[in-house]
Amino acid sequence: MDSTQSLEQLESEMLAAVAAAAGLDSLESLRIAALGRKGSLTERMKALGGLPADQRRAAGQALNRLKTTVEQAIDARRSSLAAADLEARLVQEAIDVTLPARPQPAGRLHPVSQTVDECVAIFGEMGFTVAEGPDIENDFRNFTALNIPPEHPARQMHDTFYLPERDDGSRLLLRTHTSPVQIRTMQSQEPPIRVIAPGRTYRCDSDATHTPMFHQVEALVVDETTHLGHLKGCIIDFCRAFFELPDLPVRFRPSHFPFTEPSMEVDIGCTRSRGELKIGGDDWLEIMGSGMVHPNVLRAGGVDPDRYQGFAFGMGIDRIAMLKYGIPDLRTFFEADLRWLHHYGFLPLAVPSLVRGL
Ligand code: 2NL
Repeated sequence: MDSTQSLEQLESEMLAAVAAAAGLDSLESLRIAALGRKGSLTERMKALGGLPADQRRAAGQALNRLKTTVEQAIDARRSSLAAADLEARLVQEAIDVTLPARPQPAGRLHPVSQTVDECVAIFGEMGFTVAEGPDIENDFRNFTALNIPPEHPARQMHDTFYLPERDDGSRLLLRTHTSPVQIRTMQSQEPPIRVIAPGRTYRCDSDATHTPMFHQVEALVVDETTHLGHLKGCIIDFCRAFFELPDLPVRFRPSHFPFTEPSMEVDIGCTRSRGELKIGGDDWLEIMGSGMVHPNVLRAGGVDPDRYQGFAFGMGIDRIAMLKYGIPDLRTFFEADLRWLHHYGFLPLAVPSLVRGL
């Protein structure tokens, strides 16, 4: 811009340049070029001193007006560029807060864990709490307290995993059922008792349908008037809820266990065709053992059998998981094969509940 240019021309050029500035950086360059220490308007201000005194005042006022006009135009342009900048960043950096916080978890719940959770949901709704105990037990809680005589075959070395003999000659063992947990419960709390005991159990047995470690869930109810009708209602309701078949046939067959009297095995309706097994139908499949708690067992648990009676039952979790989820081979449960787990496993956030459906 030369110094002879008219102020009107200068103004329109400067305002046009300001309006055309594409970003905050180029606007700042424009500002320095016009209003900086060596800017064109600043230079004209400095030149005022060389004007004749009678022109100086009017020229100064005109220059000041122009300076104010340019400054205001720059400020206004800066605001609108900043607003556009902010708008662009808001679009660019937008976050959809309705998206899932984390990607789908890659892990799966093992069918045994899922089945335990389902049992806890069903029995929890009936008023049971969950009891737990150690895998390593003593002979008293695993056998004697359960009215299992010393010469009973289940105590033999080839059925039970015994730990090395201790100084006093006694041997601890890996529990062969979860019943010792219920013995502990009776010893530590007063009736009424309503507990389930899910957990690992161990037997010296290994073939296509038995693994040395397997899972059981047992239930124990003790109260003053608990009777066989309660046992039947509880088991029938459980079977129908677990297999999600409201009309599933359930029958009770006389049997024998040392820890219950009377004792019954429980069968559910099934269908067998072409080597395949389906739950529901008019054939029968055994799924658990049950009975009224033997008075000797109540006594061993510190419960007075003249005042209280109870019922108990137990079933294999691995087995009912195979039946419900159509898993053909028991041994695959314990192979830790990730592809198997991805196929038969459950999403960890899909927690079973009776209200939302198992
Ligand atoms: C079966 C048999 C059963 C029990 C387990 C039990 C526990 C206590 C007292 C009395 Cl503390 N009974 N448990 C009762 C009957 C049967 O299970 O075949 N399970 C797979």
